[in-house]
Amino acid sequence: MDNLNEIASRFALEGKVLEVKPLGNGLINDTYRVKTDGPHDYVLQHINNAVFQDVDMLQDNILAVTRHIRKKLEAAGTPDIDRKVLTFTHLKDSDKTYAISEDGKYWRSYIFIDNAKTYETVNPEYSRYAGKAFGEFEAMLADLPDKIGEVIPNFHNIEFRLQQLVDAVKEDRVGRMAEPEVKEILADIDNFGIEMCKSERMYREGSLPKRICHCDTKVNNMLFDDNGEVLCVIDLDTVMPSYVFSDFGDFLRYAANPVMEDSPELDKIDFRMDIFKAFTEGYIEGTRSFLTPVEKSNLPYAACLFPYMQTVRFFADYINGDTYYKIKYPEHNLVRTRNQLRLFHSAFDKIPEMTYFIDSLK
Ligand code: GN1
Ligand code: MG
Repeated sequence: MDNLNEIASRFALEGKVLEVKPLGNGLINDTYRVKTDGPHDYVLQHINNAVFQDVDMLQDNILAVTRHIRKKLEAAGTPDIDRKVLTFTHLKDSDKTYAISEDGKYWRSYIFIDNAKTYETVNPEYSRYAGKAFGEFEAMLADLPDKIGEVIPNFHNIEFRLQQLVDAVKEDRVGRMAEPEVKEILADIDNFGIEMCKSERMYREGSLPKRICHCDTKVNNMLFDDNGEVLCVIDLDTVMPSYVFSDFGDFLRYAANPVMEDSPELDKIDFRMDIFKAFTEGYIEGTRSFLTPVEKSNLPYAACLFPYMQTVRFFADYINGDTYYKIKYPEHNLVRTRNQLRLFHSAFDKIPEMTYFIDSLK
């Protein structure tokens, strides 16, 4: 067990550290809340250095983004800015924003935003706010002067993700290719491969730009106030150049699924059009200043791409013997795969309906 109190105390926190306890349920980093006797509490986070190998780039990206957003909010005279953008803390003895513990782990800390809520599921009303918030997040970053690095190279590149799956299948490290269901899932994924790689083709042809996106727009990566308004977007690790499809598609992957992404209750999975419609309205409003017609008309494709990509990622991890995502039981990644594949099919069947809706918006 790490000495969390000692690690927290290395940061220039206001007040004395009273207690450190677990917070949240991310699949990649471990997060804690640091209670202090000062004006605010802090979040202490162990950065998963296997996933984020370039911690300097990671922190440079996040600082550039939060500084830029803070400036914009200040310029707009927004009240309560400390609750609307994350504030990272530097170490007591340097201006670095991460610490390395004796066991070689990386840690960082930021101010805990009090009286804010996170949700695992959202209703249409909150989805509309979320769409606007993520759209505005992208809009605010459209003129970011700093260069943002690709902190996980090819993160949302579906061609790359499919290649990782092909490699996993070839290696078959833990013998899971012997399971008949695994072959069936593979065939199903394969049927849609070419169609789903459209984003990369459009990028190569020059019709689809990369913009600074959040790239992990799960519902639980937003803080809401008591009225359901979004205070701010959190979990900025994956902010990097990507297609707008990332933020649009990944939100719906989580929010338009009636069950959690690891639920085995497949019969309950039906891509929720009420959530899609509300979120899309908010998103189109938030991105009005920059969204191109090509981006807009491909939003239904994005809604399918993300359950598809997550299927591919969970499935590759299952075949590799569960080395990436935290699992709670041996079949966890297979259960997640089935869930996401079912959601993909449901969304895919609704492309005409989604397209009709988007065309009907002004
Ligand atoms: C991971 O860390 P968390 O749970 O917010 C993953 C996302 C996946 C998600 C699936 C860096 O996000 O890309 O969509 O799990 N983040 C990384 O739940 O791989
Ligand atoms: Mg998260």
